[in-house]
Amino acid sequence: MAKKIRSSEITPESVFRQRRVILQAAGLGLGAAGTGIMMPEQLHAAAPEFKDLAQWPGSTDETRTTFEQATTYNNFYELGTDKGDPKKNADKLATTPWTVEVGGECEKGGNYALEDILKPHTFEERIYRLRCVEAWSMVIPWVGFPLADLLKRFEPNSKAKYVQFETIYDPDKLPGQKYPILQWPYAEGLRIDEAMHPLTLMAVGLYGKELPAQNGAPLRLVVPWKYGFKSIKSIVAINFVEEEPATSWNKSAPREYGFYSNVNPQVSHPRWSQAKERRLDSDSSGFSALFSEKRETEMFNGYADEVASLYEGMDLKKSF
Ligand SMILES: Nc1nc2c(c(=O)[nH]1)N[C@H]1C(S)=C(S)[C@@H](COP(=O)(O)O)O[C@H]1N2
Ligand SMILES: [Mo]
Repeated sequence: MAKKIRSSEITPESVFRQRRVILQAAGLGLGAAGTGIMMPEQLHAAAPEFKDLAQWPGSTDETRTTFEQATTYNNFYELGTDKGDPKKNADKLATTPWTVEVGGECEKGGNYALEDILKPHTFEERIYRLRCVEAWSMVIPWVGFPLADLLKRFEPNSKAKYVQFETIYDPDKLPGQKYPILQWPYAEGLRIDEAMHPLTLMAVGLYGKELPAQNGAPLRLVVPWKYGFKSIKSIVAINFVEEEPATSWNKSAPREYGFYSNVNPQVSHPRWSQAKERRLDSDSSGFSALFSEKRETEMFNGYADEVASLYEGMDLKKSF
C-alpha cells in the first residue's frame, strides 16, 4: 500500500515511476541524457538554483511562493475541497501506470504511455506568475515544456479549433469524486491558438522536483494568464475538437465561470471583484496571506504584451 507523504518529499509512487521511465529509456539504448528525462538526483541538484531565468518566456524575478506553500495550499477537488485536503489525500492518486488518450481531429491519436509523452522533452525551469483571484496568487518555478511541442506531435488537422482536456476518473479511490461537487471527470479546454502559445506549459514538476499528487501529478497544464481552474491537473485525455468544448466549472456555474477565464481586473466575478489579489510568497504563510496587503491584479496576469493579440476584436466582458 502507498505510504503517507511527508512534506517536501517525493511520493514513493512517483519515485518508482521515474525509475521506470529511466529503465525503459535504458532498454531502448538511450541514456537518460539522450531522452531529456532527468534522473531524480538531477532534479534535486537543479532545485536550489534557477539559472538563466530570463531565457524562459514568462519568467519573473518576483519573490517566490515557497515549495511548502505551493504544495500544502491547493485546489484539487478530486482530493477534497479544503485547501489542505489534496496533500492529506495525496496517496489516493495512483500515477503508475499512466496513459493519456489522444483523439479527435488529429492524425496521430491513440493511447500514449506517460513515458512516450515525456520522451522528447527536456525538463526546463521556468518561473511563472500564476493564479490571481480567488483571493491569492503565487509565483512558482514550474518544470515543464511548451504544450505546443506535445500537441504538434499528434498532427492536429484544420478542423482542430479547440483542445479539450480531462482529468483521471476513479471514484473508488478519489474521495472527492464520490460527491457531485463538479461534473466528473474534471474537464477543461483552450482555443487551439491559446493551447499553442509558448506561455502555455505542460508541467511535470515544480521547484526542480516531480509534481506531487496534490499539484496534479504526473502532468498538468499551467496557463499563466488565466484563472487557476483552467490549469487542469492529472491529465488522462486530450481531444482536438471543432466546437468550443464544455468545461466543468462553466457547466456547474455558467454565470460565474466562462470559457476564456482570462485574468481581467475589469470584469468582476458575480460574487466578488477581481481587481485585487493577495500574494502567497515567502513573506507570508498560507493563513496570514489572506490578511496580507492586497495588490492590483494586472490584465492577463501581467502577460498582456504576450497574449493580448489572441483576443483582438473580442468583447472580453462577453467572452469572460
Ligand atoms: N483536475 C483538477 N484540476 C484542477 C482543479 C481541480 O479541482 N481538479 N482545481 C483548479 C483550481 S481551481 C486551481 S486554483 C488550480 C490549483 O493548482 P495548485 O494546487 O497546483 O496551486 O488547479 C486547478 N486544476
Ligand atoms: Mo482556482
